[in-house]
Amino acid sequence: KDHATQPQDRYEPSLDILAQEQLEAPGAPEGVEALSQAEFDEANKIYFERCAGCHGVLRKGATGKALTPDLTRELGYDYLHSFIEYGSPAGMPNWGTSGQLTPEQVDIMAKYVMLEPAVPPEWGMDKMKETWEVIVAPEDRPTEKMNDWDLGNLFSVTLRDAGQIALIDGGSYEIKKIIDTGYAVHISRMSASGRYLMVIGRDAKVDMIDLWMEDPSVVATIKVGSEARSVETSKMEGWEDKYAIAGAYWPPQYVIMDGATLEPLKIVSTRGMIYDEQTYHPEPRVAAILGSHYRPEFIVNIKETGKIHLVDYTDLKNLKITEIEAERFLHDGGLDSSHRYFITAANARGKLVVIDTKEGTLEAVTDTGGETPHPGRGANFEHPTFGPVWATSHLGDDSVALIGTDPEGHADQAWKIVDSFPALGGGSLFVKTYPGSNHLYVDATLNPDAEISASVAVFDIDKMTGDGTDPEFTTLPIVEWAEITDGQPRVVQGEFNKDGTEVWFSVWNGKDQESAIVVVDDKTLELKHVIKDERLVTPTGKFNVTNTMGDIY
Ligand code: DHE
Repeated sequence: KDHATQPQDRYEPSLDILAQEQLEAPGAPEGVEALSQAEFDEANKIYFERCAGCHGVLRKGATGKALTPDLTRELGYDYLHSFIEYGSPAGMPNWGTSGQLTPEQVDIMAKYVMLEPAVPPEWGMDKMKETWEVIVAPEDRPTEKMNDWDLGNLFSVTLRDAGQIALIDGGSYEIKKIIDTGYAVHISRMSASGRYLMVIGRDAKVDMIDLWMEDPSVVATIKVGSEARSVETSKMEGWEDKYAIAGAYWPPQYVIMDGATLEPLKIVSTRGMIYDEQTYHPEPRVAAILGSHYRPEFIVNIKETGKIHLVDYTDLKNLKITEIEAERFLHDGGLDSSHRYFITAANARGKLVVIDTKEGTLEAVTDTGGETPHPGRGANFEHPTFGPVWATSHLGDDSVALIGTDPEGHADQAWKIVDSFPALGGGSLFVKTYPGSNHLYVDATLNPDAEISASVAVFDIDKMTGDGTDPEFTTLPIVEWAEITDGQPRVVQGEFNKDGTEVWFSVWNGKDQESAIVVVDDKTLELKHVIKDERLVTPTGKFNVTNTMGDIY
Protein backbone atom coordinates (compact mmCIF):
# COMPACT_ATOMS: atom_id res chain seq x y z
CA LYS A 1 0.00 0.00 0.00
CA ASP A 2 1.03 3.59 -0.58
CA HIS A 3 1.13 5.82 2.44
CA ALA A 4 1.20 9.57 2.38
CA THR A 5 4.64 10.60 3.52
CA GLN A 6 4.51 13.66 5.67
CA PRO A 7 6.95 16.35 6.61
CA GLN A 8 7.98 16.03 10.22
CA ASP A 9 10.12 17.77 12.74
CA ARG A 10 13.62 16.41 12.83
CA TYR A 11 14.01 13.61 15.34
CA GLU A 12 17.64 12.65 15.41
CA PRO A 13 19.74 12.22 18.52
CA SER A 14 21.22 15.53 19.54
CA LEU A 15 24.16 15.40 21.88
CA ASP A 16 23.15 18.19 24.19
CA ILE A 17 25.45 17.34 27.03
CA LEU A 18 28.55 17.03 24.92
CA ALA A 19 27.77 20.56 23.80
CA GLN A 20 28.72 21.75 27.29
CA GLU A 21 32.19 20.16 27.10
CA GLN A 22 35.14 22.54 26.85
CA LEU A 23 37.41 21.13 24.15
CA GLU A 24 40.61 22.64 22.88
CA ALA A 25 40.62 24.27 19.41
CA PRO A 26 42.89 22.32 17.06
CA GLY A 27 45.50 24.04 14.94
CA ALA A 28 45.00 24.40 11.18
CA PRO A 29 47.41 23.36 8.43
CA GLU A 30 48.31 25.71 5.59
CA GLY A 31 45.38 26.63 3.40
CA VAL A 32 42.80 25.96 6.15
CA GLU A 33 41.57 28.80 8.30
CA ALA A 34 41.93 28.38 12.07
CA LEU A 35 39.20 29.37 14.53
CA SER A 36 39.73 31.31 17.72
CA GLN A 37 38.95 29.35 20.91
CA ALA A 38 35.70 31.33 21.31
CA GLU A 39 34.62 30.57 17.73
CA PHE A 40 35.60 26.94 18.18
CA ASP A 41 33.57 26.68 21.41
CA GLU A 42 30.52 28.09 19.66
CA ALA A 43 30.99 25.79 16.66
CA ASN A 44 31.42 22.77 18.92
CA LYS A 45 28.20 23.56 20.74
CA ILE A 46 26.30 23.96 17.47
CA TYR A 47 27.87 20.80 16.08
CA PHE A 48 26.97 18.59 19.06
CA GLU A 49 23.48 20.01 19.41
CA ARG A 50 22.49 20.00 15.76
CA CYS A 51 24.87 18.01 13.60
CA ALA A 52 26.42 15.14 15.58
CA GLY A 53 23.17 13.15 15.69
CA CYS A 54 23.44 12.52 11.94
CA HIS A 55 27.15 12.98 11.19
CA GLY A 56 28.59 11.43 14.36
CA VAL A 57 30.68 12.93 17.16
CA LEU A 58 33.86 12.06 15.27
CA ARG A 59 32.25 13.10 11.96
CA LYS A 60 32.67 9.63 10.45
CA GLY A 61 29.07 9.65 9.19
CA ALA A 62 25.93 7.84 10.35
CA THR A 63 22.59 8.79 8.79
CA GLY A 64 24.40 11.89 7.47
CA LYS A 65 27.56 11.96 5.35
CA ALA A 66 31.08 11.65 6.74
CA LEU A 67 32.70 15.05 7.35
CA THR A 68 36.29 14.17 8.14
CA PRO A 69 38.91 16.77 7.15
CA ASP A 70 40.28 14.67 4.28
CA LEU A 71 36.83 14.95 2.64
CA THR A 72 35.83 18.45 3.72
CA ARG A 73 39.12 20.10 2.70
CA GLU A 74 38.62 18.54 -0.72
CA LEU A 75 35.11 20.02 -0.95
CA GLY A 76 36.32 23.44 0.14
CA TYR A 77 34.86 26.35 2.05
CA ASP A 78 32.45 27.66 -0.64
CA TYR A 79 30.84 24.29 -1.21
CA LEU A 80 30.45 23.59 2.52
CA HIS A 81 29.14 27.07 3.16
CA SER A 82 26.37 26.77 0.59
CA PHE A 83 25.48 23.26 1.76
CA ILE A 84 25.01 24.51 5.32
CA GLU A 85 23.19 27.63 4.08
CA TYR A 86 20.76 25.94 1.67
CA GLY A 87 20.63 22.28 2.77
CA SER A 88 19.92 19.42 0.37
CA PRO A 89 16.94 17.31 -0.70
CA ALA A 90 18.70 14.28 0.80
CA GLY A 91 17.87 15.51 4.30
CA MET A 92 20.43 18.20 5.19
CA PRO A 93 18.43 21.08 6.72
CA ASN A 94 18.77 24.60 5.33
CA TRP A 95 20.35 25.99 8.47
CA GLY A 96 21.15 29.39 6.96
CA THR A 97 18.06 30.23 4.90
CA SER A 98 15.75 28.92 7.65
CA GLY A 99 17.31 31.45 10.02
CA GLN A 100 18.33 28.78 12.52
CA LEU A 101 21.98 29.75 12.13
CA THR A 102 23.15 33.35 11.65
CA PRO A 103 25.44 34.21 8.69
CA GLU A 104 28.37 34.34 11.15
CA GLN A 105 27.49 30.87 12.46
CA VAL A 106 27.23 29.41 8.95
CA ASP A 107 30.67 30.87 8.27
CA ILE A 108 32.31 29.34 11.36
CA MET A 109 30.60 25.98 10.79
CA ALA A 110 31.99 25.77 7.25
CA LYS A 111 35.47 26.45 8.67
CA TYR A 112 34.94 24.16 11.68
CA VAL A 113 34.22 21.04 9.61
CA MET A 114 37.53 21.54 7.78
CA LEU A 115 39.41 21.26 11.08
CA GLU A 116 40.23 18.04 12.91
CA PRO A 117 37.21 16.85 14.96
CA ALA A 118 37.32 17.56 18.69
CA VAL A 119 37.22 14.31 20.61
CA PRO A 120 35.25 14.37 23.86
CA PRO A 121 36.82 12.54 26.81
CA GLU A 122 36.62 8.80 27.40
CA TRP A 123 34.75 7.49 30.45
CA GLY A 124 36.38 4.39 31.89
CA MET A 125 36.19 2.69 35.28
CA ASP A 126 38.16 5.52 36.92
CA LYS A 127 35.53 8.12 36.04
CA MET A 128 32.65 5.79 36.80
CA LYS A 129 34.04 5.11 40.26
CA GLU A 130 34.54 8.84 40.84
CA THR A 131 30.88 9.55 40.13
CA TRP A 132 29.45 6.45 41.81
CA GLU A 133 27.79 7.08 45.14
CA VAL A 134 25.85 4.77 47.43
CA ILE A 135 23.61 7.10 49.40
CA VAL A 136 21.89 4.42 51.47
CA ALA A 137 23.81 1.14 51.75
CA PRO A 138 21.81 -2.06 51.15
CA GLU A 139 22.14 -3.07 54.82
CA ASP A 140 20.59 0.24 55.91
CA ARG A 141 17.57 -0.15 53.65
CA PRO A 142 14.23 -1.59 54.78
CA THR A 143 13.67 -5.33 54.51
CA GLU A 144 10.02 -4.83 53.61
CA LYS A 145 7.86 -2.12 52.12
CA MET A 146 7.60 0.69 54.67
CA ASN A 147 5.05 2.98 53.02
CA ASP A 148 1.36 2.63 52.21
CA TRP A 149 1.80 3.47 48.52
CA ASP A 150 0.11 1.25 45.92
CA LEU A 151 3.44 0.54 44.24
CA GLY A 152 1.97 -1.72 41.55
CA ASN A 153 -0.08 1.17 40.21
CA LEU A 154 2.55 3.88 40.61
CA PHE A 155 3.66 5.81 37.51
CA SER A 156 7.14 7.24 37.07
CA VAL A 157 6.72 10.27 34.81
CA THR A 158 9.63 11.91 32.99
CA LEU A 159 9.72 15.68 33.60
CA ARG A 160 12.09 16.18 30.72
CA ASP A 161 13.30 19.74 30.98
CA ALA A 162 13.15 19.87 34.77
CA GLY A 163 15.61 16.96 35.10
CA GLN A 164 13.14 15.26 37.44
CA ILE A 165 10.61 12.48 37.64
CA ALA A 166 7.18 12.62 39.24
CA LEU A 167 5.89 9.57 41.09
CA ILE A 168 2.12 9.61 40.59
CA ASP A 169 -0.43 7.33 42.23
CA GLY A 170 -2.49 5.56 39.56
CA GLY A 171 -5.61 5.40 41.73
CA SER A 172 -5.87 8.92 43.19
CA TYR A 173 -3.77 10.77 40.52
CA GLU A 174 -1.89 12.36 43.42
CA ILE A 175 1.73 13.39 42.85
CA LYS A 176 3.36 11.46 45.66
CA LYS A 177 6.83 12.85 45.12
CA ILE A 178 9.09 14.73 42.72
CA ILE A 179 12.67 13.46 42.58
CA ASP A 180 15.70 15.19 41.05
CA THR A 181 17.43 13.00 38.44
CA GLY A 182 19.78 13.49 35.49
CA TYR A 183 19.61 16.30 32.95
CA ALA A 184 16.91 15.99 30.26
CA VAL A 185 15.90 12.76 31.94
CA HIS A 186 14.88 10.13 29.39
CA ILE A 187 13.46 6.80 30.58
CA SER A 188 12.58 4.82 33.70
CA ARG A 189 12.83 1.04 34.04
CA MET A 190 11.86 -1.22 36.98
CA SER A 191 13.85 -3.95 38.63
CA ALA A 192 12.29 -7.41 38.28
CA SER A 193 10.99 -7.42 41.87
CA GLY A 194 9.26 -4.05 41.51
CA ARG A 195 11.36 -2.52 44.27
CA TYR A 196 13.99 -0.45 42.49
CA LEU A 197 13.21 2.21 39.93
CA MET A 198 16.09 3.07 37.58
CA VAL A 199 16.09 6.44 35.86
CA ILE A 200 18.60 7.64 33.25
CA GLY A 201 19.25 11.20 32.11
CA ARG A 202 20.70 12.24 28.76
CA ASP A 203 23.79 13.22 30.79
CA ALA A 204 24.26 9.47 31.45
CA LYS A 205 23.42 9.83 35.15
CA VAL A 206 21.65 6.77 36.51
CA ASP A 207 19.58 7.14 39.68
CA MET A 208 18.28 4.17 41.59
CA ILE A 209 15.20 4.82 43.74
CA ASP A 210 14.13 2.41 46.49
CA LEU A 211 10.33 2.30 46.40
CA TRP A 212 10.19 0.33 49.68
CA MET A 213 11.46 3.22 51.81
CA GLU A 214 9.00 5.13 53.92
CA ASP A 215 9.85 8.07 51.73
CA PRO A 216 11.08 6.58 48.41
CA SER A 217 14.40 8.21 47.53
CA VAL A 218 17.58 7.82 45.50
CA VAL A 219 19.79 5.21 47.17
CA ALA A 220 22.58 5.01 44.60
CA THR A 221 23.77 7.05 41.63
CA ILE A 222 26.47 6.93 38.95
CA LYS A 223 27.41 8.67 35.72
CA VAL A 224 28.21 6.09 33.04
CA GLY A 225 29.43 8.44 30.28
CA SER A 226 28.61 11.88 28.97
CA GLU A 227 25.55 11.02 26.83
CA ALA A 228 23.14 8.11 27.28
CA ARG A 229 19.59 6.94 26.61
CA SER A 230 19.01 3.46 28.07
CA VAL A 231 18.96 1.55 31.35
CA GLU A 232 17.61 -1.92 32.24
CA THR A 233 17.79 -4.61 34.91
CA SER A 234 18.22 -8.41 34.96
CA LYS A 235 14.82 -10.10 34.58
CA MET A 236 15.66 -13.81 34.35
CA GLU A 237 14.25 -16.06 37.08
CA GLY A 238 16.89 -16.52 39.76
CA TRP A 239 18.65 -13.28 38.72
CA GLU A 240 15.98 -10.76 39.68
CA ASP A 241 17.47 -7.41 40.79
CA LYS A 242 20.99 -8.85 40.57
CA TYR A 243 22.33 -6.58 37.85
CA ALA A 244 21.60 -3.30 36.13
CA ILE A 245 22.95 -2.18 32.78
CA ALA A 246 23.17 1.23 31.10
CA GLY A 247 24.07 2.02 27.51
CA ALA A 248 25.84 5.21 26.41
CA TYR A 249 25.90 7.29 23.23
CA TRP A 250 29.25 8.76 24.27
CA PRO A 251 31.57 7.09 24.82
CA PRO A 252 30.07 4.23 22.81
CA GLN A 253 29.83 1.55 25.48
CA TYR A 254 27.62 -0.22 27.98
CA VAL A 255 28.28 -1.04 31.61
CA ILE A 256 26.97 -3.82 33.82
CA MET A 257 26.43 -2.73 37.42
CA ASP A 258 25.55 -4.34 40.72
CA GLY A 259 21.75 -4.32 41.03
CA ALA A 260 21.73 -3.20 44.67
CA THR A 261 24.43 -0.50 44.63
CA LEU A 262 25.09 0.42 40.96
CA GLU A 263 28.75 -0.43 41.50
CA PRO A 264 30.20 -0.55 37.97
CA LEU A 265 31.50 -4.06 37.29
CA LYS A 266 32.16 -4.46 33.61
CA ILE A 267 32.38 -1.97 30.76
CA VAL A 268 32.09 -3.19 27.17
CA SER A 269 33.09 -0.89 24.31
CA THR A 270 30.90 -1.11 21.21
CA ARG A 271 33.54 0.24 18.82
CA GLY A 272 34.14 -2.17 16.00
CA MET A 273 33.04 -3.38 12.60
CA ILE A 274 29.78 -2.53 10.86
CA TYR A 275 27.92 -5.82 10.46
CA ASP A 276 27.65 -5.87 6.66
CA GLU A 277 30.52 -3.79 5.26
CA GLN A 278 32.88 -4.97 7.98
CA THR A 279 34.56 -1.60 8.13
CA TYR A 280 35.48 0.04 11.42
CA HIS A 281 33.07 2.41 13.13
CA PRO A 282 34.49 4.53 15.96
CA GLU A 283 31.23 5.46 17.73
CA PRO A 284 28.43 2.90 17.55
CA ARG A 285 25.85 4.23 20.03
CA VAL A 286 23.91 2.00 22.39
CA ALA A 287 20.16 2.28 21.82
CA ALA A 288 17.45 0.09 23.46
CA ILE A 289 18.42 -2.53 26.05
CA LEU A 290 16.12 -5.28 27.26
CA GLY A 291 16.47 -7.89 30.02
CA SER A 292 15.61 -11.32 28.59
CA HIS A 293 12.98 -13.43 30.36
CA TYR A 294 14.28 -16.62 28.72
CA ARG A 295 18.00 -16.50 29.40
CA PRO A 296 20.26 -14.69 31.86
CA GLU A 297 21.08 -12.14 29.16
CA PHE A 298 20.78 -8.48 28.29
CA ILE A 299 19.78 -7.71 24.72
CA VAL A 300 21.71 -4.64 23.58
CA ASN A 301 20.98 -2.69 20.36
CA ILE A 302 24.07 -1.16 18.80
CA LYS A 303 22.94 1.50 16.40
CA GLU A 304 25.60 2.29 13.82
CA THR A 305 27.17 -1.17 13.45
CA GLY A 306 23.73 -2.83 13.23
CA LYS A 307 24.62 -5.49 15.77
CA ILE A 308 22.65 -6.89 18.66
CA HIS A 309 24.64 -8.18 21.61
CA LEU A 310 23.17 -10.90 23.82
CA VAL A 311 25.23 -10.39 26.95
CA ASP A 312 25.30 -13.39 29.28
CA TYR A 313 25.60 -12.03 32.82
CA THR A 314 26.13 -15.32 34.65
CA ASP A 315 29.92 -14.99 34.67
CA LEU A 316 31.23 -11.46 34.24
CA LYS A 317 34.85 -12.62 34.46
CA ASN A 318 34.42 -14.96 31.51
CA LEU A 319 31.89 -12.80 29.72
CA LYS A 320 30.06 -14.47 26.84
CA ILE A 321 28.51 -12.21 24.24
CA THR A 322 26.53 -13.53 21.28
CA GLU A 323 26.90 -11.01 18.48
CA ILE A 324 24.01 -10.99 16.03
CA GLU A 325 24.21 -9.41 12.59
CA ALA A 326 20.97 -7.45 12.45
CA GLU A 327 20.60 -4.16 10.54
CA ARG A 328 22.03 -0.67 10.86
CA PHE A 329 20.45 2.14 12.88
CA LEU A 330 18.79 -0.01 15.52
CA HIS A 331 16.75 2.16 17.82
CA ASP A 332 13.79 1.11 20.00
CA GLY A 333 11.69 -2.05 20.38
CA GLY A 334 10.03 -4.52 22.71
CA LEU A 335 8.94 -8.09 23.29
CA ASP A 336 6.04 -9.98 21.72
CA SER A 337 3.23 -11.14 24.02
CA SER A 338 4.98 -14.46 24.80
CA HIS A 339 8.12 -12.48 25.80
CA ARG A 340 10.18 -14.86 23.70
CA TYR A 341 10.82 -12.62 20.69
CA PHE A 342 12.41 -9.17 20.70
CA ILE A 343 11.18 -6.99 17.84
CA THR A 344 13.15 -3.82 17.19
CA ALA A 345 13.31 -1.08 14.57
CA ALA A 346 16.30 -0.39 12.36
CA ASN A 347 14.59 2.94 11.82
CA ALA A 348 16.63 4.62 9.09
CA ARG A 349 16.46 1.38 7.10
CA GLY A 350 12.66 1.01 7.41
CA LYS A 351 13.02 -2.45 8.90
CA LEU A 352 12.06 -4.56 11.89
CA VAL A 353 14.55 -7.07 13.28
CA VAL A 354 13.27 -10.08 15.23
CA ILE A 355 15.44 -11.94 17.74
CA ASP A 356 14.51 -15.29 19.27
CA THR A 357 15.64 -14.66 22.85
CA LYS A 358 15.17 -18.32 23.76
CA GLU A 359 17.48 -19.67 21.07
CA GLY A 360 19.68 -16.58 20.95
CA THR A 361 19.41 -16.20 17.18
CA LEU A 362 18.24 -13.83 14.48
CA GLU A 363 14.72 -14.83 13.46
CA ALA A 364 13.88 -12.31 10.71
CA VAL A 365 14.52 -8.91 9.18
CA THR A 366 11.35 -7.46 7.66
CA ASP A 367 10.63 -4.28 5.73
CA THR A 368 7.70 -2.44 7.35
CA GLY A 369 6.68 -0.80 4.07
CA GLY A 370 6.67 2.54 5.91
CA GLU A 371 9.11 5.36 6.46
CA THR A 372 11.14 5.27 9.70
CA PRO A 373 9.35 2.86 12.03
CA HIS A 374 9.27 4.06 15.67
CA PRO A 375 7.52 1.51 17.89
CA GLY A 376 8.59 2.51 21.40
CA ARG A 377 8.09 -0.91 22.97
CA GLY A 378 5.37 -1.70 20.40
CA ALA A 379 1.84 -2.98 21.05
CA ASN A 380 0.77 -6.64 21.23
CA PHE A 381 -2.78 -7.78 20.48
CA GLU A 382 -4.85 -10.61 19.03
CA HIS A 383 -5.98 -9.63 15.52
CA PRO A 384 -9.35 -11.11 14.49
CA THR A 385 -7.86 -12.55 11.28
CA PHE A 386 -4.12 -12.80 11.83
CA GLY A 387 -3.92 -13.88 15.47
CA PRO A 388 -1.15 -12.45 17.67
CA VAL A 389 0.47 -9.37 16.12
CA TRP A 390 2.79 -6.56 17.24
CA ALA A 391 2.32 -3.01 15.98
CA THR A 392 4.55 -0.09 15.13
CA SER A 393 3.76 3.37 13.81
CA HIS A 394 6.13 5.53 11.76
CA LEU A 395 7.83 8.89 12.00
CA GLY A 396 8.04 9.51 8.29
CA ASP A 397 4.52 8.60 7.19
CA ASP A 398 1.04 8.01 8.58
CA SER A 399 1.14 4.21 8.56
CA VAL A 400 0.70 1.64 11.30
CA ALA A 401 2.21 -1.76 10.41
CA LEU A 402 1.28 -5.08 12.04
CA ILE A 403 3.76 -7.95 12.10
CA GLY A 404 2.63 -11.53 12.79
CA THR A 405 4.25 -12.89 15.98
CA ASP A 406 2.96 -16.46 16.22
CA PRO A 407 5.24 -18.89 14.38
CA GLU A 408 3.44 -21.89 15.90
CA GLY A 409 -0.25 -21.04 15.44
CA HIS A 410 0.04 -18.76 12.38
CA ALA A 411 3.24 -19.92 10.73
CA ASP A 412 2.41 -18.36 7.32
CA GLN A 413 2.22 -14.90 8.80
CA ALA A 414 5.06 -15.08 11.27
CA TRP A 415 7.41 -12.09 10.97
CA LYS A 416 5.57 -10.78 7.90
CA ILE A 417 3.76 -7.46 7.71
CA VAL A 418 0.18 -8.72 7.66
CA ASP A 419 -1.51 -5.34 7.43
CA SER A 420 -0.68 -1.66 7.18
CA PHE A 421 -3.13 1.21 7.45
CA PRO A 422 -3.15 4.96 8.01
CA ALA A 423 -3.62 6.73 11.35
CA LEU A 424 -3.65 10.49 11.98
CA GLY A 425 -0.43 11.42 10.20
CA GLY A 426 3.35 11.24 10.17
CA GLY A 427 5.46 12.09 13.18
CA SER A 428 4.08 9.28 15.31
CA LEU A 429 6.30 8.09 18.15
CA PHE A 430 4.33 5.54 20.17
CA VAL A 431 1.54 2.94 19.87
CA LYS A 432 -0.17 1.36 22.85
CA THR A 433 -2.66 -1.31 23.87
CA TYR A 434 -3.07 -3.70 26.80
CA PRO A 435 -3.90 -7.43 27.07
CA GLY A 436 -7.69 -7.66 26.84
CA SER A 437 -8.19 -4.07 25.64
CA ASN A 438 -10.08 -3.65 22.37
CA HIS A 439 -8.22 -0.46 21.49
CA LEU A 440 -5.00 0.42 19.73
CA TYR A 441 -3.84 4.01 20.41
CA VAL A 442 -1.51 5.85 18.01
CA ASP A 443 -0.04 9.28 18.73
CA ALA A 444 1.32 11.79 16.16
CA THR A 445 3.56 13.80 18.46
CA LEU A 446 5.92 15.31 15.91
CA ASN A 447 3.37 16.04 13.20
CA PRO A 448 3.77 19.67 12.07
CA ASP A 449 0.00 20.26 12.15
CA ALA A 450 -0.90 21.47 15.66
CA GLU A 451 -4.34 19.86 15.60
CA ILE A 452 -2.90 16.47 14.66
CA SER A 453 -0.07 16.54 17.20
CA ALA A 454 -2.70 17.44 19.83
CA SER A 455 -4.74 14.28 19.19
CA VAL A 456 -4.59 10.51 19.35
CA ALA A 457 -6.10 7.96 16.95
CA VAL A 458 -7.89 4.93 18.43
CA PHE A 459 -8.69 1.78 16.44
CA ASP A 460 -11.24 -0.86 17.45
CA ILE A 461 -9.30 -4.11 17.32
CA ASP A 462 -12.42 -6.26 16.77
CA LYS A 463 -13.27 -4.23 13.66
CA MET A 464 -9.94 -4.90 11.98
CA THR A 465 -10.99 -7.14 9.10
CA GLY A 466 -7.62 -7.74 7.51
CA ASP A 467 -9.29 -7.83 4.07
CA GLY A 468 -7.38 -4.87 2.72
CA THR A 469 -9.84 -2.17 3.77
CA ASP A 470 -8.36 0.41 6.09
CA PRO A 471 -9.86 0.25 9.58
CA GLU A 472 -11.57 3.43 10.74
CA PHE A 473 -10.39 5.25 13.81
CA THR A 474 -11.76 7.65 16.40
CA THR A 475 -9.82 10.85 17.10
CA LEU A 476 -9.43 11.83 20.74
CA PRO A 477 -8.83 15.61 21.18
CA ILE A 478 -6.46 15.18 24.11
CA VAL A 479 -5.12 18.77 24.27
CA GLU A 480 -8.64 20.17 24.01
CA TRP A 481 -9.63 17.94 26.93
CA ALA A 482 -6.68 19.29 28.90
CA GLU A 483 -8.00 22.82 28.26
CA ILE A 484 -4.55 24.18 27.49
CA THR A 485 -4.50 26.99 24.97
CA ASP A 486 -1.01 28.47 25.20
CA GLY A 487 1.97 27.11 23.27
CA GLN A 488 1.77 24.13 20.93
CA PRO A 489 1.41 21.20 23.29
CA ARG A 490 2.05 17.80 21.77
CA VAL A 491 0.46 14.58 22.91
CA VAL A 492 2.95 11.82 23.58
CA GLN A 493 3.18 8.20 24.73
CA GLY A 494 0.13 6.39 26.05
CA GLU A 495 0.65 4.18 29.11
CA PHE A 496 -1.93 1.95 30.79
CA ASN A 497 -2.62 1.71 34.51
CA LYS A 498 -2.06 -1.54 36.38
CA ASP A 499 -5.33 -3.24 35.51
CA GLY A 500 -5.65 -1.92 32.01
CA THR A 501 -8.76 0.18 32.52
CA GLU A 502 -7.23 3.60 31.79
CA VAL A 503 -4.65 4.96 29.41
CA TRP A 504 -2.62 8.08 30.29
CA PHE A 505 -1.27 10.58 27.73
CA SER A 506 1.20 13.41 28.31
CA VAL A 507 0.35 16.86 27.04
CA TRP A 508 3.92 18.06 26.49
CA ASN A 509 4.23 21.82 26.30
CA GLY A 510 7.15 24.27 26.48
CA LYS A 511 9.18 24.48 29.67
CA ASP A 512 7.52 27.70 30.80
CA GLN A 513 4.03 26.70 29.71
CA GLU A 514 1.31 24.62 31.25
CA SER A 515 1.46 20.86 30.59
CA ALA A 516 -0.82 18.06 31.79
CA ILE A 517 -1.54 14.34 31.86
CA VAL A 518 -4.86 13.28 30.41
CA VAL A 519 -6.42 10.03 31.61
CA VAL A 520 -8.80 8.25 29.21
CA ASP A 521 -11.26 5.48 30.10
CA ASP A 522 -10.26 2.58 27.86
CA LYS A 523 -13.78 1.10 27.63
CA THR A 524 -15.75 4.24 26.81
CA LEU A 525 -12.93 6.36 25.30
CA GLU A 526 -14.19 9.22 27.43
CA LEU A 527 -12.12 11.68 29.39
CA LYS A 528 -11.69 10.42 32.93
CA HIS A 529 -9.33 12.88 34.56
CA VAL A 530 -6.82 15.65 33.86
CA ILE A 531 -3.75 15.89 36.09
CA LYS A 532 -2.49 19.46 36.26
CA ASP A 533 0.10 20.78 38.67
CA GLU A 534 2.72 23.48 38.39
CA ARG A 535 5.36 20.85 39.16
CA LEU A 536 4.43 18.90 35.99
CA VAL A 537 7.05 20.53 33.77
CA THR A 538 7.36 18.98 30.29
CA PRO A 539 5.97 15.52 31.12
CA THR A 540 6.79 12.97 28.39
CA GLY A 541 7.38 9.24 29.12
CA LYS A 542 5.23 7.47 31.70
CA PHE A 543 6.15 4.12 33.18
CA ASN A 544 3.64 2.16 35.21
CA VAL A 545 5.51 -0.01 37.72
CA THR A 546 3.63 -3.26 36.96
CA ASN A 547 3.70 -2.84 33.18
CA THR A 548 7.36 -1.83 33.09
CA MET A 549 8.38 -4.62 35.45
CA GLY A 550 6.55 -7.31 33.47
CA ASP A 551 7.02 -5.92 29.94
CA ILE A 552 3.27 -5.60 29.47
CA TYR A 553 2.45 -3.65 26.31
FE1 DHE B 1 13.68 8.61 23.27
C1 DHE B 1 12.95 5.42 24.43
C2 DHE B 1 16.65 7.48 22.03
C3 DHE B 1 14.17 11.63 21.72
C4 DHE B 1 10.85 9.81 24.73
N1 DHE B 1 14.61 6.78 23.19
C5 DHE B 1 14.14 5.59 23.73
C6 DHE B 1 15.10 4.55 23.48
C7 DHE B 1 16.15 5.14 22.82
C8 DHE B 1 15.84 6.54 22.63
C9 DHE B 1 17.43 4.46 22.36
C10 DHE B 1 14.97 3.09 23.90
C11 DHE B 1 15.45 2.91 25.29
C12 DHE B 1 15.30 1.48 25.80
O1 DHE B 1 14.24 0.86 25.55
O2 DHE B 1 16.23 0.96 26.43
N2 DHE B 1 15.13 9.40 22.05
C13 DHE B 1 16.26 8.77 21.67
C14 DHE B 1 17.07 9.63 20.83
O3 DHE B 1 18.21 9.40 20.38
C15 DHE B 1 16.22 10.79 20.46
C16 DHE B 1 15.72 10.54 19.04
C17 DHE B 1 16.86 12.16 20.39
C18 DHE B 1 17.69 12.59 21.55
O4 DHE B 1 18.59 13.40 21.32
O5 DHE B 1 17.49 12.12 22.66
C19 DHE B 1 15.10 10.64 21.50
N3 DHE B 1 12.69 10.41 23.23
C20 DHE B 1 13.06 11.51 22.55
C21 DHE B 1 12.15 12.60 22.78
O6 DHE B 1 12.24 13.78 22.30
C22 DHE B 1 11.01 12.08 23.59
C23 DHE B 1 9.76 12.03 22.71
C24 DHE B 1 10.66 12.94 24.80
C25 DHE B 1 11.69 12.92 25.90
O7 DHE B 1 11.29 12.66 27.03
O8 DHE B 1 12.86 13.18 25.62
C26 DHE B 1 11.53 10.68 23.91
N4 DHE B 1 12.18 7.77 24.36
C27 DHE B 1 11.13 8.46 24.90
C28 DHE B 1 10.32 7.55 25.70
C29 DHE B 1 10.92 6.29 25.60
C30 DHE B 1 12.08 6.45 24.76
C31 DHE B 1 9.04 7.95 26.44
C32 DHE B 1 10.46 4.99 26.28
C33 DHE B 1 9.22 4.45 25.64
C34 DHE B 1 8.69 3.22 26.31
O9 DHE B 1 7.48 3.01 26.24
O10 DHE B 1 9.46 2.47 26.91
